[in-house]
Amino acid sequence: MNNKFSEILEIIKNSNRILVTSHTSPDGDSIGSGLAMLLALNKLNETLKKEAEEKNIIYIDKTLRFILEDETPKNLKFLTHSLLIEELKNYDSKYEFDLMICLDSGNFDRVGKVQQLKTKNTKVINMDHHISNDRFGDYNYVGSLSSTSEILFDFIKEANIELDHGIAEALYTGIVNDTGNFKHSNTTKKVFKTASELLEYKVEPNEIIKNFLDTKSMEKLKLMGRVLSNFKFIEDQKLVYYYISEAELEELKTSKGDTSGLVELLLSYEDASVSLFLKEDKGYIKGSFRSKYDVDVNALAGLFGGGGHIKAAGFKTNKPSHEILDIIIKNMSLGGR
Ligand SMILES: [Mn+2]
Repeated sequence: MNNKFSEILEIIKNSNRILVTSHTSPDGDSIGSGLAMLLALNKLNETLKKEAEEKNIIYIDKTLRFILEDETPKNLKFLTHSLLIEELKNYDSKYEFDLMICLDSGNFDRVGKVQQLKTKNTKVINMDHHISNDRFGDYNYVGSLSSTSEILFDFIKEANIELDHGIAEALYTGIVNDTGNFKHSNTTKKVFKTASELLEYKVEPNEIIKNFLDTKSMEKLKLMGRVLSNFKFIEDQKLVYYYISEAELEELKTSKGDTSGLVELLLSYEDASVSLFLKEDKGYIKGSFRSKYDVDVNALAGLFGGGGHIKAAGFKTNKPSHEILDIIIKNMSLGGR
């Protein structure tokens, strides 16, 4: 069961040292929702301080941090307040957080090493939109909306925290990320309503798209070329895939995050029903699925302990790539589609 937004707000109000975090290999939604939460809580703090002053009550400012295991990707640094995002390796305080807010993460492992900042006194709030979410928090809100950013929009509204340019820009970027710039099946009427309200705060869609989606490094473009030239297609399962080894990633001098979006690119092949991008990563293989029609890739990713959404899901496994493919092909043949 979900907790109510009002319950989550109460916990936040009663906490003094709050850590906001999200998943490793951050994307527009994890960064967007996290930054929006940080900025909104900062405004909430100001409001509470003012209220206390008016009543002549002593108020202790909340400590608010947004910490991720990984560095902010280059194409998200355009966000006005991106400098507020901290990388775990640069964080050396000995704070004990009393509250940890995990966003856009289907399970606690997704936040990576940031888990280490949780002590036995840290309560956990889990806010997410993945159907596979295992409700790992002490307080949970899992909604089937386009993005965690869309959930955050609803939360901020209900908390009566006024939107501003920084928050709106972050949320808009999150929604763009998860809807593929308003083209995936999760693009509802409400998504457009939300986006249109965000535009009231001088968010400029063309600027965001230019910076976020249409700015790619030479290495990333060469990687796209490699994948497009060499992808494989399995006719029977209508499965298009590519496996990239660490050696190949190194040869192309790619950086972390350069592989994002490739799985969508593969799905655009006219005959494909499902796309799969496999990437070797420190002794493991990370897989990313997309589905065009009715194949449930959340279920396929579940075969490897992963998950996500019906049309977009991921997993991480120590199985070799040929074995992964065998399992997927077998299960797709068994009526996975
Ligand atoms: Mn998301």
